[in-house]
Amino acid sequence: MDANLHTLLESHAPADPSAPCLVLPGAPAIDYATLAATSARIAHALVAAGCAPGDRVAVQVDKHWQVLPLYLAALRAGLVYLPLNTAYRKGELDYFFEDARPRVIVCAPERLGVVATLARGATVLTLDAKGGELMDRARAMPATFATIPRAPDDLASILYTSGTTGRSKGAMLTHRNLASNAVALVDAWGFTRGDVLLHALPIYHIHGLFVAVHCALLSGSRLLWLPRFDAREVLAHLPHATVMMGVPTFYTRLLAEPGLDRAACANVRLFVAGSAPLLPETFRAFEARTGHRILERYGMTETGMNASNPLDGARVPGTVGLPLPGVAIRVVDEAGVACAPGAIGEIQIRGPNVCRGYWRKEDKTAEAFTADGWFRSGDLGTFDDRGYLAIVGRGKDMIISGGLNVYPKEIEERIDAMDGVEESAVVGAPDADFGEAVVAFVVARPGHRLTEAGMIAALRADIAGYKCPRRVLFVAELPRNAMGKVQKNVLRERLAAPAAG
Ligand code: MCA
Ligand code: AMP
Repeated sequence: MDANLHTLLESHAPADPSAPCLVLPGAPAIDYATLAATSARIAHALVAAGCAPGDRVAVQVDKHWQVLPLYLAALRAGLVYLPLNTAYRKGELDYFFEDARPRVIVCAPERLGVVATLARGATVLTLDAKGGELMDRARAMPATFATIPRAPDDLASILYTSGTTGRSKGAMLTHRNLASNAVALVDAWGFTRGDVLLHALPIYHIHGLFVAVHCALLSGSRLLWLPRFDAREVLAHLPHATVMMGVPTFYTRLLAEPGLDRAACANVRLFVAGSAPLLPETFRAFEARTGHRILERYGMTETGMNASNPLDGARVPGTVGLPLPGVAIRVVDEAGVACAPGAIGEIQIRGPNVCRGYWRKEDKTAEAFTADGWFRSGDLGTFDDRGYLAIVGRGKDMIISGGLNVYPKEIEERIDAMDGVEESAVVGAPDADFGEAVVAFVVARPGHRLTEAGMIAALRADIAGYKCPRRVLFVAELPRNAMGKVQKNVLRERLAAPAAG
């Protein structure tokens, strides 16, 4: 049987093809028939550009509605969809294109100049609000396309996730991975045809692209498609939504809006949070204002969603709930032995949602799995007596800023390469808006000419803005333990202390 995810999604489209799929503020809605015809045309255009099954299609574009049929077109044509954060700059893009060797790159017209210099023979097509070169080519194509059958373990997507060693790794997600997770979530969160999902997330991560989009398409429901998260805009559209998904920053920003109250949320049946820890005080403040208990869940790029608080039943703040059906989660000590309830260990995952490994990085793939086949999350957690999982920390050196992961090593390597820098350490400082903010401690060489502003500006020229330190603090030395390892906890404590900075 064909395991192409597109075949599954298509089989759940509403019987009435004129049913709306994408509701666009200020523009006519896109119905399911238009979505299917557009994805067929784009699939033909990609094939005509030389794409064969298994080829990668890299996409770095703003959130135009055409991105959804572009993603579906890649699935239909058996291609591997590679979404890229629009914040990525030249330094990052160069690495991704070298590693993934896409056949086609779709980018914004204003990035064409830079992307073309990095393309390594790929066809570069533009996509903007009006359509661009991609849609110009697609328009001339037939409105039907015979979906290329795929096996369950064939790749559907590669999503890059930074690594603790500083180099990004492409998580290889298969049709089985994405389909199994989508089916589990629609069921767990009770999606039906009548739902309207307010979509204000970016569409280059698991959260906005797979979790949100698949829940809507697999239930034949609607997406209220907003170009980005703006708290006032979201509040204005909430009365027309039944579900919203967001990172914790969405919720803290909504709480800062005086208009957030029970009336604004009267039509909403479910608020979902994930990608970063939702503070229990945010959970409680949101409940007090709206009557809604936010459903927190836990996922990763490599696994999709793993655990979720229940739709019906107790949603416990400070926990990510219970393993999703079909997903096995264990918490183990350093010897790999399962921990008793209440004890802290590494969270490990097994199931049809877990990726095949990292693109062309066999060594990293081998390191990521235990001998008995469990994926090592690098997160520290504990189960309570009822089987609820709480994430209590990270074994991996990672910062989560506004739901976006920053790996300190990547930033430290760039800082250390600057003239006048002896060494550096990058840590996350508590931040009311982003949860954590990136801060760099720098030991400079005698006679250096470094300044905080100059260093931040130099970094911003090459890497995404959200990864750049908000602050650079010059220090005489970095605290180290007896083994010579930098004690980042000591640096974090300095930042948390009232006199920090
Ligand atoms: C933007 N900026 C940030 C962030 N976002 N800085 C730190 N952390 C951030 N997250 C900076 C930009 O560089 C820019 O600075 C300035 O803020 C304004 O940019 P803008 O895009 O207008 O910001 P914003 O609209 O206020 O964005 C904040 C945001 C956004 C709404 C929280 O970051 C967001 O949508 N985050 C969600 C990310 C997400 O989907 N994560 C899921 C991945 P300047 O102009 O100076 O450069 S994790 C995942 O998928 C797993 C599997 C899971 O479990 O879900
Ligand atoms: P990413 O690889 O970008 O998908 O990020 C995955 C990481 O985000 C996980 O390994 C966790 O550290 C973190 N994460 C995701 N959801 C949650 C959550 N609900 N609470 C705490 N951390 C989370």
